[in-house]
Amino acid sequence: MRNNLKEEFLENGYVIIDVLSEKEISEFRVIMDKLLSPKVVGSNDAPKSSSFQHLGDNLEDFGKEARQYYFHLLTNPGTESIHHAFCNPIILETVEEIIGPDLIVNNASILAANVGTSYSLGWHRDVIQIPEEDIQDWLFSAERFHNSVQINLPLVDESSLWIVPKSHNRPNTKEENEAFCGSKHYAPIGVKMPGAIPVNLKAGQAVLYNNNLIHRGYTETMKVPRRTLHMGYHSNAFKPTWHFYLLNNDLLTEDYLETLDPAMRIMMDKYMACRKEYPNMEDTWKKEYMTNLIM
Ligand SMILES: O=C(O)CCC(=O)C(=O)O
Repeated sequence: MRNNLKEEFLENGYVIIDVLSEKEISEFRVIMDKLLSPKVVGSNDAPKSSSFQHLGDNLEDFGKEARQYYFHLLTNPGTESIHHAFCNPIILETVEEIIGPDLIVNNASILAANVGTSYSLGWHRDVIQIPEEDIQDWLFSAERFHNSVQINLPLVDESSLWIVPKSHNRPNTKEENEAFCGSKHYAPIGVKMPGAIPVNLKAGQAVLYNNNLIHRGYTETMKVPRRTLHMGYHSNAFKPTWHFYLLNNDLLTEDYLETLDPAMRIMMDKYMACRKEYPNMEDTWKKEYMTNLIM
């Protein structure tokens, strides 16, 4: 493991690491393409510039429209064949080094689009659950420990994630505020964000990022299909952030939990215990809740 990986992550808000071998990439491609039912023929190919990703899409709808799709997997029976991707030892070891031990997955998704798709999701920090009036600058301070790491792990080379490096632990600059046009959630599609760069990833590489970074999804026109594993982790050694509540707890029924492999089951049991201990997402952005300082 790189010596200064944690420092790099804390300073820049992201790191890129090599994760999958060629063989693993091919195996995951086969599994993912099977889940995506690639035989669906689009009946509506009118371009759609953005989708509201947090709600998630249905796998059976993939390809019906010319857009990027976002599939939540963990609470979706029938997707277990790919769940081992979310227990990858290289990813887990690296995330543990960054945020701490005893990881729980809190987002396990696929980002997918077919060739020819134009994809544009507005610039944002991942604070969409927080009402705009509660989004205060101190949430993005270097002293506040952010117990969440988000990851994109593509199975095909891609540059669809764009970021503003180092923006995770400081408030917006004046120019960024102008680009956000008064919104604390999403900037209007198409605005120019100063200092932004695309994250160029080879298939099998992962970008690990602090989701308080200013970022967006954008590809003018996909020349290759997008096939990306997307996931998020929380360290059970510390209090959860709002990201922890992304999973729909109500869908984690006993019947569903029985279908999971043992490693995933252990994480989900811990997930539910942590939700019981911290039932109110709304507490997580209050100043008095944030007792965790940087580690
Ligand atoms: O990689 C992408 O398409 C962007 C993902 C994103 O914006 C997010 O998960 O918040």
